Amino acid sequence: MGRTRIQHFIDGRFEPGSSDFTLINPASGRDYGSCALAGPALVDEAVGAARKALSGPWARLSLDDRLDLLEAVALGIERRAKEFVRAEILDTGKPLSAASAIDIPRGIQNFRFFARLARTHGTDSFATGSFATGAFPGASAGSSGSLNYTLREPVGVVGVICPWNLPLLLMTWKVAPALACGNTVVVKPSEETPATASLLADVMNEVGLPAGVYNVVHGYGPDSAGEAIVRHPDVDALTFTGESRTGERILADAAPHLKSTSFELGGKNAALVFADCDFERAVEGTIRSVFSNCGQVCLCSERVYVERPIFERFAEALAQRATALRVGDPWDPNTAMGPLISAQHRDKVLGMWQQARDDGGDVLCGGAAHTIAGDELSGGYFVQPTVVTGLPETAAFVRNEVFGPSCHIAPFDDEDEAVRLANDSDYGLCAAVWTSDLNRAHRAAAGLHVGMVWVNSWMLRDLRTPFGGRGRSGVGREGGVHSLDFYSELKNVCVAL
Ligand code: NAD
Ligand code: 6OD
Repeated sequence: MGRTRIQHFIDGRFEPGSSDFTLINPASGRDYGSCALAGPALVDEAVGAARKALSGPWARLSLDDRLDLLEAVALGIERRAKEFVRAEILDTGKPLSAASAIDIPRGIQNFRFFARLARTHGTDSFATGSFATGAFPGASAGSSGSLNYTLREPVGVVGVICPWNLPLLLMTWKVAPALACGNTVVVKPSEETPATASLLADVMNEVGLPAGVYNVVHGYGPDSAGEAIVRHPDVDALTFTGESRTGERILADAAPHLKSTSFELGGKNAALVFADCDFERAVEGTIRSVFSNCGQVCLCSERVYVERPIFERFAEALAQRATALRVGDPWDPNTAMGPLISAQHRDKVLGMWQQARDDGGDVLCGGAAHTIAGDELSGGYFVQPTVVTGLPETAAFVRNEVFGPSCHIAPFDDEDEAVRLANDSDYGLCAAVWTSDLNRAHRAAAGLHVGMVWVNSWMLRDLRTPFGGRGRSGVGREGGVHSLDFYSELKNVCVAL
């Protein structure tokens, strides 16, 4: 297999750009290709193409024809699923099992789901006066009333700025509803993971998406392609997934143009494990919620609170199962955990684990880099699944997002304390509650200051539901009709009758 060379995609054509940056495979630490780097001029070209496409053949397609194209995109990804899986693994190092069973299928599902939703979802209408009471046609001429109805129109050019942890899944989560609503997009994938956005461009051409509807520019954030999209006056809306601090900066940069924004940001999510839970199910679920994607999912549980009577047993079981997780070669079907995304991120995670030790934490398992002998993977950014206990709630490891395969585990004595501990965070993305008491589950869910609560499960997704967080975890909601609303301008028409 030759070296990968990824290009921009503007107005239906791949473009090399004038300079490149190097792509590193996190499982080996080696350079495996290069990616074109865009500056403001190329971003301007992409935004211009997207703007022009808003009044071209795309705008003249019937809703059915537009949505048929999205269904064709889903089929196109499905046909080339192996290529997508390979590209995602090379970029992220995630295990084959995850890329082939979660990331790529969800990319396909995002297009199918939003195509179907937009086909069937209507808009509001409200009637007043005699028109509302059904008195027509008997009502006399001149009686007053009104009929209001809502039109759904595209917002325009949408800037889509994506992270590296679930590249295709999170990008299509935004691109699919944006296109379903008739917008055009300029996507900037993470500089760490540009490959699947580029493969998707190929699929867009194959299915005949009009030129300029889907554009991809590659590069970094500040002073690079990301910032150029955010500041561009012709970008009407911005949808961003990434770190909370990046969200702050993007919001400030977007302010002069009052762009509509949707932000899915970081998390410091709690799992509450009550003594009456199904113990096995709670251990397995918590293992999944802490270590999936090497802990690099915004929804991962990083704070696990366990009711005191089962605390010791639960902590021991968690550490034991964590230690048994197979870390290593992403291509091995039995691998549970691949590497972290980059050397820089690995160093950050290892630094936070060291800080946890320095602050008096007791490391129940892991806490170090995971070394693999042999030529191929010895330079990869692997770390051990890690469980820490004994830290005060004020410790950095308990307060700040790690985004690695680790959690802090601490005991609680009653329901009120559990909910109070979970809520003691600047973030508010999600929580998991493990209990067999139905009333407690509903009470806890109501008391938690987060956007999403899972009861006796984690990341069980229904794409119709609102997705997003409170506090430092985000602004707005996407998912189902909430996505349609963000990616549309709703226009009310009021007719006096
Ligand atoms: P990041 O904020 O570093 O980067 C995300 C994207 O923003 C990248 O494409 C980057 O190039 C771009 N960017 C950075 N600075 C920018 C700027 N000033 N202007 C414009 N673009 C800019 O995040 P990351 O490290 O790629 O992803 C990990 C973070 O994302 C974690 O904090 C995680 O919790 C969060 N995340 C949240 C969700 C969610 O749904 N809430 C989902 C996935 C990841
Ligand atoms: O499942 C989704 O739709 C979604 N947005 C997941 C986000 C995961 C964060 O890393």
